[in-house]
Amino acid sequence: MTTPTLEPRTAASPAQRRAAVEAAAHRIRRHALFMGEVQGQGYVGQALGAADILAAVYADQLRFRPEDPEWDGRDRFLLSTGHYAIGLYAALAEAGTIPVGELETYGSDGSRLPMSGMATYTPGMEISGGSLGHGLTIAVGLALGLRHRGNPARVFNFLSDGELDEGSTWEAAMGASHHRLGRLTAIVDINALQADGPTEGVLRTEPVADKWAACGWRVFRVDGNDVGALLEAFDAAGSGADGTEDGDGAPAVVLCDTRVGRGVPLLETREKAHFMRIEEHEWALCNEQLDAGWAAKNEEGNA
Ligand SMILES: Cc1ncc(C[n+]2csc(CCOP(=O)(O)OP(=O)(O)O)c2C)c(N)n1
Ligand SMILES: [Mg+2]
Repeated sequence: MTTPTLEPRTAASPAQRRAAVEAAAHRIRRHALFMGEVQGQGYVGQALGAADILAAVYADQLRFRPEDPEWDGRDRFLLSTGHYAIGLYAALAEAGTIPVGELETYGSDGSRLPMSGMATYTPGMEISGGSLGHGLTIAVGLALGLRHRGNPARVFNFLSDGELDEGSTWEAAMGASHHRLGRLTAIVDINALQADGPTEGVLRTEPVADKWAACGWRVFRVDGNDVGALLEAFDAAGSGADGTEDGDGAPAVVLCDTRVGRGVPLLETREKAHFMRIEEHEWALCNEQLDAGWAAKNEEGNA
């Protein structure tokens, strides 16, 4: 077996990278709305809120081969939050790992795209993450194993803010810095929401940045719906990792403040946002609002 090596990033300018990622994020949002409409309900708000993060990862940061999802040199992206699978399917379709035409099977019997993520069903899905708070523990083991094998791949773990309520997350956080897993990047979607209501009311986790720093992590906090800010943070998180030969350094966390339903005003203001039921007549309006926002953004950019 040949030892995987890091493939160089394309030499695009920051503006080109940003434009490519924003366009990918728009398509991810469209895919997510499409899948939501197939079922009439789902975790659509999370997918819309995290679309910019997923696009930055899949269209810019991750080294992978869409046609060979098990390529050993790939960077690993672990979704701990199984219920965000709809967002990951949209990103995998955008990335070319899943055919776009398959998205219409989302949530149906026999589909490779179940409502909660299952690694054995879906190409490109690294772990089954429905039981919250386990992703970072797996990521730590994976990063240790890769380093042991001399494989320079990065490991990303996408967590929700609800997963910060879990003790296992913090055990893993301490373990990662103890073992100096510099090629590990945690991404936390701070949408300030959980199944039982606002995060602040369920279990106060702020000051979040201080907690990660106290565990020995390099901490970046950004507007998770600002693609330029996301790319800067991911670049900085990764440069620490690539700067050392064996990835021996502090792990990095990118804390992303996002808005549930982002890009579709009708859904941004929904009171029950964790699991959305959307009426049949509302889907057309959701798509219209998404496209109108995208057109306005492009006009602004061209002005
Ligand atoms: C270990 C565990 N405890 C509880 C649940 C039930 N559960 C499913 S989603 C969820 C909310 C977690 O918060 P978050 O992921 O931030 O919610 P969201 O932002 O998607 O609304 C909970 C408690 C679970 N899946 N796993
Ligand atoms: Mg949340």
